[in-house]
Amino acid sequence: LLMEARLSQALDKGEFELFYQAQCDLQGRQLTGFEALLRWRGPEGLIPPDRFIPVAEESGLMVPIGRWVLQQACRQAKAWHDAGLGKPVMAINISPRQFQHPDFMAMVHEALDHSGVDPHRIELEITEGAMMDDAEATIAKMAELRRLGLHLAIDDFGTGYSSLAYLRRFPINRLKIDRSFIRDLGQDDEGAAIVQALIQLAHSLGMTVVAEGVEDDRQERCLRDWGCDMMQGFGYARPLPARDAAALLDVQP
Ligand code: G
Ligand code: G
Ligand code: MN
Ligand code: NA
Repeated sequence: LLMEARLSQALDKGEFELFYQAQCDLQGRQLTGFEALLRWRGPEGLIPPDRFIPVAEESGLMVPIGRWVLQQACRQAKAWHDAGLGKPVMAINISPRQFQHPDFMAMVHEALDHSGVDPHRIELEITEGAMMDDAEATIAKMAELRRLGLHLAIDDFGTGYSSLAYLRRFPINRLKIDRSFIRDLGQDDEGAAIVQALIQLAHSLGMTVVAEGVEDDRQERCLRDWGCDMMQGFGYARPLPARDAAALLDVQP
């Protein structure tokens, strides 16, 4: 309850910031985009999202916080584009309650209009859990987002209850393989078989695949051999403050 009270004031106090974690294509290791990751700088320092996001989601505060994230990430992407730092895609996490909120589409329009960013450079990451409630409403909302030019990714794939067969009905461009599967690579043959199957199935459904949590060369080599499209993880870049993320863009050939 104490955290909830402090969270409810954190927006007004300007205590949130975004970090940016680079993604790259596996073949050429070229930076293709970033995922925006929320950080809360409270009185005692940086509070990790795993600790406050569940509280924010439960209390409904993730809706206004998520609105701020959308605006801030779109503004940052536009600033990098305008600065001539390439046109990296900005991936933005959307919480289940945010996605299902009646004002969600209005918030997306607001973030796009106010920032002036090209919608084709914005990707929304949605978890399986957010899609399952009302499939028809979800499909309609996703179709509208796609008409605006936005890309859609399914986040943490494999941790929820959906099957790829079911997902076929959703207009999703990209699948992000949860990092628990990448961590288990090399534990046994089954871990490898699951990841290979996920890559193939996603491709057969016309989605590109991002592996999350790639930490070492061996994981990276396996994923490249299996035709995974992109990766994200400490092995390429950690989540960084905007200034350091921009420096990564600056050294791109
Ligand atoms: O940022 P890591 O660095 O610790 O993120 C932890 C978890 O918090 C991840 O599951 C991530 O998807 C989630 N997360 C990070 N930033 C945001 C955000 O802006 N909105 C939502 N809904 N989730 C986020
Ligand atoms: O759930 P989501 O994928 O949105 O959140 C990304 C989370 O994964 C963040 O908490 C981020 O800090 C974390 N992360 C990113 N790369 C790595 C990695 O290589 N290893 C581990 N253990 N965590 C990572
Ligand atoms: Mn994510
Ligand atoms: Na994830």
